[in-house]
Amino acid sequence: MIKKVAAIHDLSGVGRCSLTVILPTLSVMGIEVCPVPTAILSTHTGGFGEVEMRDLTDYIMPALAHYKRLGLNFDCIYSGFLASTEQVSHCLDFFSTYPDALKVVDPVMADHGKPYKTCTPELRTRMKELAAAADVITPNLTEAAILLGEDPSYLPRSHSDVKSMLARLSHMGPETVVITSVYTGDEAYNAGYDSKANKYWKVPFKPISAAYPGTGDVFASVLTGALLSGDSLPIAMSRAADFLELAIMTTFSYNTDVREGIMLESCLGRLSEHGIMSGYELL
Ligand code: PXL
Repeated sequence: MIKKVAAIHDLSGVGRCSLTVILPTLSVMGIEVCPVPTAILSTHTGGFGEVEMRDLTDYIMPALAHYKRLGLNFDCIYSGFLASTEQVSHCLDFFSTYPDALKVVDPVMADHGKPYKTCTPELRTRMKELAAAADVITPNLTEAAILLGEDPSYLPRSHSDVKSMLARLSHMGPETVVITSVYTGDEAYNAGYDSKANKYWKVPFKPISAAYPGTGDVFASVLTGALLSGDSLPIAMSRAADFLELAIMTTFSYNTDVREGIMLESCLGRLSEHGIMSGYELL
């Protein structure tokens, strides 16, 4: 059976992030995506100047009510960029309506040590609440620090610092935690913790000197698709890392405007293959 995901994310028209990458990524992995848009934006907020935005906060609950009337079921609820703090409550309502669904929270708030403009103090507090209710969370390093109440520019110095972050995040509630884009010393990797198995995982990646928007969304989508397909955490993390490495290397070679994101269209075919290339190790 095809798995069904309710994807509670924004729809940004230009810049290849959120729903514009989540939909094709999960579809090519054989998973149906039912978008629940949190907002519509002309572009993402990363460098295109003044953005035209419509907040869809008042859309989400009536949409959920319709799904309930239809008796629809979802195998996964996957949330990301939220346009208002009320949308945290709406995500929690999706979670409680579908208690058997895999609850994935990508706590989109910040990157590279800096909160996005939309990341208010209230959103930080409420995002912690949402993360606590999730099964899987996928913060980048900056978001992980914010969720832990640390300075967003906090940089772990050692593997044990990273393991401590993973364990503390998991103690907040989620069974599985993946922190993306971790740098300690000269190593770059994604770090994962499966609290049920009490195992920490490290999946290294080759850093590149361009930061493309939307890569966190693609990582979390491949990870979600792989977990829904029954992959173990290290294999799901490796599939996500391999795919991103291919997409980033492809894009970098064409010297495109970084604001346009990764050249997903050239690479999507690779995702329908199951082999893993990059290694994983215990952290
Ligand atoms: O990729 C994260 C993201 C999602 N949605 C919007 C964004 C960003 C990052 O900048 O601006 C609207």
